[in-house]
Amino acid sequence: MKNFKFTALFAATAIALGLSASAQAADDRYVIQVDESKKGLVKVLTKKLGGVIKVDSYGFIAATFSGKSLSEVKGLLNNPHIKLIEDDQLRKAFNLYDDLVDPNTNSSQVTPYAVIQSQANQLLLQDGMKVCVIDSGLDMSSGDFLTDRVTGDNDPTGTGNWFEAGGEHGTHVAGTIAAADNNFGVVGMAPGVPLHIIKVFNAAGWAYSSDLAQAANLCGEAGANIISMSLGGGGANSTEENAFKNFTANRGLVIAAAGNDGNSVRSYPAGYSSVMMIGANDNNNKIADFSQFPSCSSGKGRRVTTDEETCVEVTAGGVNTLSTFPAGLATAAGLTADTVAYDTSAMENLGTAQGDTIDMGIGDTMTPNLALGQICVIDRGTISFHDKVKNCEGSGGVGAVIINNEPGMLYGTLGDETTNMTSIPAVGAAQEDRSALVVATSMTVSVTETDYGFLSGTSMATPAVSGVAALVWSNHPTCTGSQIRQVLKDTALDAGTAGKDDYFGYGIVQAKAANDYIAEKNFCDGGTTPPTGGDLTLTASGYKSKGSQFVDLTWSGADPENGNVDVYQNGSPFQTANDGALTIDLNAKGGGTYTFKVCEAGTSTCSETATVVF
Ligand SMILES: [Ca+2]
Ligand SMILES: [Ca+2]
Ligand SMILES: [Ca+2]
Repeated sequence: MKNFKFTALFAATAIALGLSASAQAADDRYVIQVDESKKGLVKVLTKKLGGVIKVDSYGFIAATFSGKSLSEVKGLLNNPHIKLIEDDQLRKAFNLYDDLVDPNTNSSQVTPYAVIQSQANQLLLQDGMKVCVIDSGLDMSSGDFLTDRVTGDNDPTGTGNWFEAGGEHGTHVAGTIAAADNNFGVVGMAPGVPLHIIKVFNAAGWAYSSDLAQAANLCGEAGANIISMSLGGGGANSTEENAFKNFTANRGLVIAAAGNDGNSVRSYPAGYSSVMMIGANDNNNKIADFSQFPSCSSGKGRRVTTDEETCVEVTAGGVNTLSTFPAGLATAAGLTADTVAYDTSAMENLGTAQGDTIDMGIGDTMTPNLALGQICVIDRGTISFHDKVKNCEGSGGVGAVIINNEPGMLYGTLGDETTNMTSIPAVGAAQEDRSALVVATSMTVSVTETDYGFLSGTSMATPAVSGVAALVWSNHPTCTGSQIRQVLKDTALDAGTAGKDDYFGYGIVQAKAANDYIAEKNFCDGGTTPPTGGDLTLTASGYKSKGSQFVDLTWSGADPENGNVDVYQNGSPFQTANDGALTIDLNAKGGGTYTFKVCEAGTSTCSETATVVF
């Protein structure tokens, strides 16, 4: 028997732990246009009059004059080489949403951008939902989980206790679904929704399809409505597929990640028709470059079949997503230069250092006492980050800032415990802030432990959709999981190329729109009406085995050219192979009435309804 390997779907290269607030110009900051040839004179004059130069560029400088108005500055700087003085206007990046605030230093709770983007902040969670997270376990030490609403199962294959994290992945995912609305940390899509945690992998990050089949059954036994899987791998497996099919047939909803290879490969379990496939978008409603985009069609030539449940159905935010981390696995960075806070990223070595700055160039020399008690400002390039920081420390420096030599933030590390010979806090900075940082006279840099951090991946988008599904469904408990899946697609915000596309599916999930749609259309009352007509014959017989209830369906008369049939169970459709027989594990005990109808896939050629009563 073949084993298929499943890996946690997050883009390791995109882990970003820069947590400080964006750089903000003070209100008393001015732009001074000058004759370039006389700029030196103007700079001297500016400093003499108490100005602090922030930007030195071709034909202009920018400077702050503490407590001075524009007219006062114009009065002070009355010089023939100055062409113009004006307010330096505040500009922010045109991101629609951003996660840039550190919950550890911010006194209030941070709402991750994906929550706003998917309208989860516009709807209140009701009781009755439970989300099963199949992942790497959950560390609740952040305090942002309602512990009395979290249960779990240990995997018998030895991954350890579900309440101990095997890496950050499972804890991050769980926070995106369920972090509490409690005035600290972050808030999830469905704050405080009950969770059932099944730990199938550790930090190394893999499991087998059989582990997932077992986990799906455990989710069912735990009474979960939704299964959330931020994982996947290549190749289908029928045992696994049946487990998810059964969960779906029993009114459940199964959600899984599309994958992070940025190609058109179909991952499983997301690729099964019974599982809803999720792609990732960023905070500007753009697709993530890593989000996989399999075609909805399979086969070749005349054998091509199209199934919209084998490709991406919807997306949610999954780029630089802020969520909960296990204790000790995340660090946050701080960088303040001349009292202005700048974006930064943690490199290594916990601690806070403050001092005058020293420009170390590319940091390739060590001179004892040259940087005594100072913060080294170092450009990226030529030698390793580690050796730059080591030279700073060897020169007496107490902290280091390494500035990127290409646009964007510098993210880097200094090696592990055995190779990192440095001990002073070291942080990265963006090239865009270089001109301001190299002229700063004093700095504070810090690297601190935090219970929150950023990850990117379809792994992060998947729990966002699972949480939105729980939130919407909790407001409409008569719906089946398949109906919630349908309404999330019907109400998604179109993005990318107009209309449904392979990257976004139907678009970005919208909680409020889905809620309103169900309410307005009575979408879930009485279920979907199956098509009528046709001459398929169907028999359904119910029986009990090992404490659970099963139904055997057998049918005939469906066009053999059509490879699949739609099975309607209590009005909820799912697709299965047109091979004439299917056994459904109802995962139920006690009395109940179940109706079944079988149709040629995508047609109104159907059987009569067959009913099983327990
Ligand atoms: Ca919170
Ligand atoms: Ca699917
Ligand atoms: Ca589109």
